[in-house]
Amino acid sequence: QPLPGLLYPRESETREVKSLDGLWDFAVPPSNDVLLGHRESWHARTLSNSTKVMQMPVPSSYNDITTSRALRDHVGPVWYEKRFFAPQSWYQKRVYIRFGSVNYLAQVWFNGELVANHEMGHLPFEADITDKILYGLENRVTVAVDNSLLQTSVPQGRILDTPADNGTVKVQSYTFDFFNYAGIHRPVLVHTKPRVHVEDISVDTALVRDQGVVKYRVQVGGTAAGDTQPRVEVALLDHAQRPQVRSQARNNQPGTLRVSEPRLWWPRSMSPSPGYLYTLEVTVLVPNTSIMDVYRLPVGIRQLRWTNTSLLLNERPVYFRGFGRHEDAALRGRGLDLVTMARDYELLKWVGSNSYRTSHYPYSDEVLDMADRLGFMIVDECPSVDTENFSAELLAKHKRSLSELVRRDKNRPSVVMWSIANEPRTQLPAADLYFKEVAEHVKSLDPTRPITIALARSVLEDKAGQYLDVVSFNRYNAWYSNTGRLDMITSRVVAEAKAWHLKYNKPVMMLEYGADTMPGLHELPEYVWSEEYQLETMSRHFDAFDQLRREGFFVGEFIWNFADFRTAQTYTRVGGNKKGIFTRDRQPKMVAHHVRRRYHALSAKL
Ligand code: GCB
Repeated sequence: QPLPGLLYPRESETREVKSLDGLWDFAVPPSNDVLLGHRESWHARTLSNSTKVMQMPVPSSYNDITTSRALRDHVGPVWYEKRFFAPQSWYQKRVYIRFGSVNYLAQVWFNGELVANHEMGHLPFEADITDKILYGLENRVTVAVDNSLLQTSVPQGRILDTPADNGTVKVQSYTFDFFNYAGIHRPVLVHTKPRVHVEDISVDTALVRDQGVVKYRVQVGGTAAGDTQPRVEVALLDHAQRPQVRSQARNNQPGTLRVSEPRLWWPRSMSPSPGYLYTLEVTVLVPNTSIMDVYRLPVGIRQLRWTNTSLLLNERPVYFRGFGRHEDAALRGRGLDLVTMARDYELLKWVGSNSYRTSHYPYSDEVLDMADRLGFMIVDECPSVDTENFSAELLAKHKRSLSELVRRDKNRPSVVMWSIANEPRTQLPAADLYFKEVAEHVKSLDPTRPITIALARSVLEDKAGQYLDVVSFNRYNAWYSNTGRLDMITSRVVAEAKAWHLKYNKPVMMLEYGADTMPGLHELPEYVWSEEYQLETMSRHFDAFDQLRREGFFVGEFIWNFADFRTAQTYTRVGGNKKGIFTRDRQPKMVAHHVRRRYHALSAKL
């Protein structure tokens, strides 16, 4: 059952968008009675009348803003509230409230009525508030955000009652290696659509000789049975908004636009002008030809296909040189921060990379818009990390996370692969059927992109690789295994990549390798945690990759990690994970210059 459309809210002559970002009222129930807000129905009255309310910026994580340990480590719901005026002019439009991401569970009340109940961080959801909104008056949005992760959530976690000096305290535990930031992480938008409107658009592009082919399907929403069918027109505009081709479309029927001598969407490193975008302009007209709705979708024309040794973009083999990353910054946590986003792209360009993986969850719409425009290739990962206890309930949610991800990102040229999990326990017998189902599910939603998993169990024991198009592995030679043994890296990486290819006969890439590094710590000969050790770790991997590239099945190298990031507190982490080639405040460690020389040299060769 495909999910209904969820197009990103874009302004047009028929649509308005109003941001609710800014300071929201924020209240936290006491840690020994976390359900107090629900019991007292805090959504039924104005939060700000209470003295316990503070101001919390949206978007952001709430964890690192205050000086309170209790709030940083809070487990359970917290409450947000915002009031705003809805213009009278919205009357007779359909009005929606859209959250880019709330981590992890969100209950949304609008003027006191429950309008949304969404489980899953990092993915957008919206609620139709047309019948709840007070036009020309003040409206109130209340959100309860619960960060609890259980064995049936994606990702999984456990909540434990633990003894403390003043009684019992709930503690969230999890095995994944990044801080479980929580809050309203991405923009909150109130937006309008006309009564009859573009509900969804799906686009798939290809090349046939010198023609660019844009296959599309437009779904119109808001028509009642018995209405005369609205007319739909589609036009493809070039970068300068000049129409190239037009066509009539039919509601929910496939259609095709053909462009001769198209400007293709190329990734960085494969073209001097990467990221070329057309605009698909979709117009809905009622019978007497008055315009009801206009929606403009950026479209890149590119062809993607794969074999058992390579991935081909516009018929040229792709070699990924990129990173695993995190949406993570000091104080902001996982909240969308445009300054950090812009800086990250500057560094990704500077270092010469052409790709990254959205480890370990979908990144924000705004971040991916930039990837489309700048020509970065994205391995788009769903929020499943370290999966264990493969239950039916977990499987359903895992699939749901992928349905929501594909719905959101299906039209993006930058997304060239789906990563359906990170480091699941694929040695367990139950992993076989589980990942067969997950893989088939994604294929049914989108047969146009290859799928992968960041595998970390042994080649011999793995049970999931058979269902993938590209086999990816994470391995920490000379770090977690054989610590200090830089001299073992090259041969081990080469041998493992070959073993994966031999077992599954698929293209292979390395999705994680690296070493924690304290910036400023120097030591010769190389010693763990020093900048020299990180540099030598990378060098030895580069030697392995150069050997592997001659084998003809190796398609990419991703360093773990782009930048240092926050994790849960443990004695193996100093202020968090320090495997970044950039620090958390986005300055280079010594190795970044070395990586830069390689990544640029690789581009020059192609
Ligand atoms: C991994 C995980 C990643 C960790 C990394 C590490 O295998 O996929 O989330 O951060 O190792 O540094 O331990």
